[in-house]
Amino acid sequence: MEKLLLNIPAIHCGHCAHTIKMELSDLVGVNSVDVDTEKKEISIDFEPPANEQEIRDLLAEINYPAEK
Ligand SMILES: [Cu+2]
Repeated sequence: MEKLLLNIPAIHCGHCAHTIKMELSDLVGVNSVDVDTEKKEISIDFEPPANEQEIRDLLAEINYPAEK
Protein backbone atom coordinates (compact mmCIF):
# COMPACT_ATOMS: atom_id res chain seq x y z
CA MET A 1 0.00 0.00 0.00
CA GLU A 2 1.27 3.44 -0.91
CA LYS A 3 0.56 6.71 0.79
CA LEU A 4 0.37 10.05 -0.98
CA LEU A 5 0.22 13.45 0.70
CA LEU A 6 -0.83 16.33 -1.53
CA ASN A 7 -1.39 20.03 -1.04
CA ILE A 8 -4.55 21.29 -2.73
CA PRO A 9 -4.76 25.11 -2.59
CA ALA A 10 -8.36 25.14 -3.94
CA ILE A 11 -9.79 23.41 -0.84
CA HIS A 12 -11.74 25.94 1.20
CA CYS A 13 -14.59 24.14 2.97
CA GLY A 14 -16.21 20.89 3.96
CA HIS A 15 -18.00 20.68 0.63
CA CYS A 16 -14.67 20.62 -1.19
CA ALA A 17 -13.48 17.87 1.14
CA HIS A 18 -16.62 15.84 0.46
CA THR A 19 -16.31 16.20 -3.32
CA ILE A 20 -12.65 15.16 -3.29
CA LYS A 21 -13.36 12.14 -1.09
CA MET A 22 -16.22 10.98 -3.27
CA GLU A 23 -14.34 11.36 -6.55
CA LEU A 24 -11.10 9.74 -5.37
CA SER A 25 -12.93 6.87 -3.68
CA ASP A 26 -14.32 5.93 -7.10
CA LEU A 27 -10.84 5.02 -8.34
CA VAL A 28 -10.15 1.29 -8.11
CA GLY A 29 -7.26 0.77 -5.69
CA VAL A 30 -7.87 3.86 -3.56
CA ASN A 31 -8.47 2.60 -0.04
CA SER A 32 -8.85 5.74 2.00
CA VAL A 33 -8.86 9.50 1.56
CA ASP A 34 -8.40 11.96 4.40
CA VAL A 35 -8.86 15.67 3.85
CA ASP A 36 -7.53 18.35 6.18
CA THR A 37 -9.57 21.40 5.21
CA GLU A 38 -7.54 23.81 7.34
CA LYS A 39 -4.13 22.73 6.02
CA LYS A 40 -5.55 22.17 2.50
CA GLU A 41 -3.92 18.76 2.50
CA ILE A 42 -5.17 15.37 1.45
CA SER A 43 -3.70 12.02 2.34
CA ILE A 44 -4.51 9.01 0.21
CA ASP A 45 -3.83 5.32 0.80
CA PHE A 46 -3.81 3.38 -2.44
CA GLU A 47 -2.54 0.31 -4.21
CA PRO A 48 -2.45 -0.80 -7.88
CA PRO A 49 -4.17 -0.34 -10.26
CA ALA A 50 -4.40 3.18 -8.81
CA ASN A 51 -1.26 5.28 -9.22
CA GLU A 52 -0.07 8.77 -8.36
CA GLN A 53 -0.47 10.14 -11.88
CA GLU A 54 -4.05 8.92 -12.13
CA ILE A 55 -4.87 10.54 -8.80
CA ARG A 56 -3.25 13.84 -9.82
CA ASP A 57 -5.06 13.79 -13.17
CA LEU A 58 -8.43 13.23 -11.53
CA LEU A 59 -7.85 16.05 -9.05
CA ALA A 60 -6.97 18.43 -11.90
CA GLU A 61 -10.06 17.29 -13.80
CA ILE A 62 -12.40 18.19 -10.93
CA ASN A 63 -10.65 21.55 -10.44
CA TYR A 64 -8.69 20.66 -7.32
CA PRO A 65 -5.20 20.42 -8.83
CA ALA A 66 -2.39 19.40 -6.49
CA GLU A 67 0.43 21.84 -5.93
CA LYS A 68 3.82 20.85 -7.48
CU1 LIG B 1 -15.54 24.32 -0.64
